[in-house]
Amino acid sequence: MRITIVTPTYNEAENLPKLVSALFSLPLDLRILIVDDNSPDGTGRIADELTVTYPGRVDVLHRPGKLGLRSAYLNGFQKVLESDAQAIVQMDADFSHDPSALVEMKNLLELNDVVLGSRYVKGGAVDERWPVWRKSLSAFGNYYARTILGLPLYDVTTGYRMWRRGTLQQIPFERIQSNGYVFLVEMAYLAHCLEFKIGESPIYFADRRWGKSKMSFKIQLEAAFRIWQVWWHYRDLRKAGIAGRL
Ligand SMILES: Nc1nc2c(ncn2[C@@H]2O[C@H](COP(=O)(O)OP(=O)(O)O)[C@@H](O)[C@H]2O)c(=O)[nH]1
Ligand SMILES: [Mg+2]
Repeated sequence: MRITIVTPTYNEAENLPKLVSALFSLPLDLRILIVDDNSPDGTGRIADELTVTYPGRVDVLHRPGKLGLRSAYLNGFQKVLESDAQAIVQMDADFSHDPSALVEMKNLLELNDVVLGSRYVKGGAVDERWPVWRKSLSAFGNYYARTILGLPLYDVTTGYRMWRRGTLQQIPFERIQSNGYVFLVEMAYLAHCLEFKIGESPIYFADRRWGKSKMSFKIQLEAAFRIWQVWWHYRDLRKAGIAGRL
């Protein structure tokens, strides 16, 4: 199965070369698309160098500035869908997402339309160094979103996902409104409303190796409100209750 990883980068100069080499050491048929937002630390230049080191296997999408995760993924998906990729992966570039988990995710994708790398299924976990407040916030955020939206999933905010090409092609991107974590919830919700089969593969979510996380209480609070916006935005899909009526 030809798999393309889409990884958005903003100041990941330390992580990116290590990530790319870790990915290419896996027993998988992989390509990588880096979506860089003109990172001040020069990640974009490093990404260009990687295209020379791994000709034909690494591609870069340069954007003029920090435009956010949603549009980074949407631009990336558009580009990948022009290629012959059979599966598309969403993955952070900071080593929070362990590359080796891809092998199991790929196996599970044989039985599903999309596979989520899940911290909250049996065998999954978050970094044990996380303070209690961050663990609780993440667990509660998930519980909150899946309860309001009625999502039969354990980890709805995970950013580590593998999509079948055909699944991603049917997601109506033009309807997606939210950014950040809620963008991830919104995509999962769309997949659920469209009645795709969603699998969850256990992952260990490590804290980023280099650089700083921007997770904060304020971000979570805003996200909590935006979940309701998602709920309202797709009321037509809930009413229709069946796939394909977009
Ligand atoms: N291209 C792009 N990448 C971003 C942007 N914001 C975050 N990222 C990348 O998205 C991934 C997840 O972001 P991160 O800062 O690790 O989020 P956190 O772990 O939740 O604090 C990382 O690979 C970041 O480099 C952005 O605005 N544009
Ligand atoms: Mg991170």
